[in-house]
Amino acid sequence: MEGVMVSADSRIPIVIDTDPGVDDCIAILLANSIEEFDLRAITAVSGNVDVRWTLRNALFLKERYGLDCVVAKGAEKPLGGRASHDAGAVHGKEGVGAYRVPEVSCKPDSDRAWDVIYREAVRAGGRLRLIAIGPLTDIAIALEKHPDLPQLVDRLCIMGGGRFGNVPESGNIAEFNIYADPQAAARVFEAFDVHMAGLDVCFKAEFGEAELDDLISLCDDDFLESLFRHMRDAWIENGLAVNIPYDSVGILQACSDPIVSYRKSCADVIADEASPEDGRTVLMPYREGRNVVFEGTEIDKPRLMAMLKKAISKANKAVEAGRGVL
Ligand SMILES: [Ca+2]
Repeated sequence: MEGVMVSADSRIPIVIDTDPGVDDCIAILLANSIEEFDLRAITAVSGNVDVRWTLRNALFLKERYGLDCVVAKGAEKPLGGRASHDAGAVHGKEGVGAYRVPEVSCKPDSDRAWDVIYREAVRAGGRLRLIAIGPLTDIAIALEKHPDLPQLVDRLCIMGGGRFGNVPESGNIAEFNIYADPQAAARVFEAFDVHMAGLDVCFKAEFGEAELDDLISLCDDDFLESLFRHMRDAWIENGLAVNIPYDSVGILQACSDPIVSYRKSCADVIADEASPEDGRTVLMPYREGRNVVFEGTEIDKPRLMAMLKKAISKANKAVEAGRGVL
């Protein structure tokens, strides 16, 4: 508001549930550079790789970039005894490409992810924007333990789902984060209105070689540089012409400015291991009485690019300041 001083308390409290993951790490650093966000917690779930690595990677980010937030350990496995379906082939065995993460000394919160999510939701007094950029296991467990969670969350933003898929085992009808735990996703979509950055809108944020080279050229920080290099080089190995910062699109949904635009839909998640459609999100026009799925349709890509450049600048400074201390 014009003429009103913005205090630290007016920032938007956010919690990121994540499975870092190359694009997760970029997304977390993006979130940390958005001035209107107050990053309260990062909760690490199994997904792209095992929680052993996703938690380690989240702690590494906290330590390396001085993130002012807690980090908590999430679920080790999907709900219902399902087999884990990871993406180590895409993200590297430990989730961050070929980068060798050094020993990390900071420790996770004594509470698990689902209790930290609830704790921060209560603390934020209804203002929390919860951003889930991995499989939805932790959110589903939080919901089971704390059924009033949806009333305490201002906005649930996810990266997941879509009108098409990216998991070859599903015949490319399921998106990875939903396919990795369809039961959790079904419960979350039944309980919350969801802002959904599905594959449809994420594909509108595809970066080509020149754009990734532009970002790489700005990195003084060798870790962040290695992530963008991994994104750039991935298509050479996989025969793709572009790559997509999926989870960054998920993050931008929590901003005040309408960087992502939406259509009003509703969705069913097919959670049936016996079905060939297991893990598919079936999107339909909104119907009265259903939870709303704000389905991402467009993204302001120049804005995303500018924000990533700012995130790189902040990461460069954080690492430079860290070197100064050593
Ligand atoms: Ca992710």
